[in-house]
Amino acid sequence: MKPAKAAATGLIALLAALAAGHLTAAFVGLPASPYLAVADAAVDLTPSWLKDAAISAFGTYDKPALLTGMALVLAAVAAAAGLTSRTSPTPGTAIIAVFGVAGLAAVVTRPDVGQLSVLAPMASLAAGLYVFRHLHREAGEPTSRRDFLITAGLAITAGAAGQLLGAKTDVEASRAAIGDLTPKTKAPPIPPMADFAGNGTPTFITSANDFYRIDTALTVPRIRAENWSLRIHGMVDRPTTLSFEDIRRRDLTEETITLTCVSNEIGGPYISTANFTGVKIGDVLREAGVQPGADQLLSTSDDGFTAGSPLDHVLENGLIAIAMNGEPLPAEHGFPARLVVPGLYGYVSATKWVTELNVTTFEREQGYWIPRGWATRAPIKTSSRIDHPKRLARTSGRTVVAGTAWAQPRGVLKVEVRIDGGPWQDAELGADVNDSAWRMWKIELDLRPGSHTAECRATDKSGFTQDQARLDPVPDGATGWHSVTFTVE
Ligand SMILES: Nc1nc2c(c(=O)[nH]1)N[C@H]1C(S)=C(S)[C@@H](COP(=O)(O)O)O[C@H]1N2
Ligand SMILES: [Mo]
Repeated sequence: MKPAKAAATGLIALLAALAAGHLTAAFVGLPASPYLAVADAAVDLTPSWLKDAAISAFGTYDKPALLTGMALVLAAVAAAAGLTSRTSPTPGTAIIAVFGVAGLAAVVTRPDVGQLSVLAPMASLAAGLYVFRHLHREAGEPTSRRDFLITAGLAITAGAAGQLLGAKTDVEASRAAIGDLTPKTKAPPIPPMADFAGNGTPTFITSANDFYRIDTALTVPRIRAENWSLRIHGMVDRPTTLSFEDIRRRDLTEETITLTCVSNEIGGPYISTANFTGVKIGDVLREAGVQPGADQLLSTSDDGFTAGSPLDHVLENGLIAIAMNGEPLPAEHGFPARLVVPGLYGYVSATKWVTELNVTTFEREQGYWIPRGWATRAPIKTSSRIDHPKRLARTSGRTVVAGTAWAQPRGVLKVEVRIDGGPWQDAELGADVNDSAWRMWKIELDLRPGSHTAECRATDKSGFTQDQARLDPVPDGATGWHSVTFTVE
């Protein structure tokens, strides 16, 4: 067989395998798609240093980058399977079988798939083997070229159909049917002058579209509200299970809360603020009857992610949230329900697609990131960021330096700015919304033309001023003063 044709048998067999798996997954749940399941397994098995490197290298594009990288590797293997089978189909068959079994293993070990999900990788394996052997046999025939093209076309159509069907698994319909979630207790309106968006800070409330997103989920869990429930168990007197209706029928509270990611570098973007509506975690836990000796709330997501929060903190503070900025949660931010706890970094508190609350101890259970090198206890560090001017920007006229500061749940008391290592000057603060939300600041300066470096530091209401020492995010959040160098013309 000619090398080009041999490589094509492998590539078309791969296409058919992926398409058959994806199309089957559209019916049994998209996470069962072997391609996505293998990528998910890769994410879970990746050492955390590499994951951190991938997040900083690819930013929020780490998922498309991973999926593209996998496609390239698979294509190379498929071509190799074809090329090693130029005389006999056996080597290629063996390679396909090995990859098929790996896909099967990746799917059945996922926490978020049902029993029928094995059908998807089995369809993949069967389609891959059948198409490979079929094309291999046909390769010598005069009609083989047409046969190859038709098979490839069928595979692409089946794959696209799977993607379309799977993507509209009706979570959007379920969201649209939720209707009004007006809270009984509304968050106070955001006062004017809470942000300096005109001077380059973010708006005080982040829109759902602009809200940062961090999670380990390659495919967003797509759970319909009516199929969702929250199980409260562990060290409680009365274990219970709440439905979405049970939660929405309670008195809903709305709070303006700033969410922060522990992996945010100094000056980084992983911080946003929204009005979250839900019920207080503490109320629900107290009704279940928390037993003495418990010190951790371990929350579990539909996709297997877990977060461990200090129990005393969540008894006082935090919501089981079902709405964000007046709308049901977007699927990427946890629909139908998630936790939001002011004062704790997201990885130890903010479980999206939450399905279980387990009252337990830190000794007995660990959240997802703890064995991966991150701290068990992770209160948010007092911090600040310069949003304007941008690094290496050119400004003219009077310079306004403006930014963001946060110290949930202590609140921000003061932000200072210094230029070129000179004396610290107090910045003007935006309106104080609440201690669980960020605070904006700005300062107007007369600077000589030339290059300048601005630095900022925040002091929280406990009197603590953020540390100058530059520390990486691992294990419990970055420290250091953000600095930006720019040129005045
Ligand atoms: N199910 C699930 N929930 C999760 C995570 C996750 O990986 N899976 N990541 C957490 C982390 S690290 C952060 S910072 C916040 C981010 O929430 P957001 O994506 O809505 O901004 O979600 C938390 N909840
Ligand atoms: Mo995070």
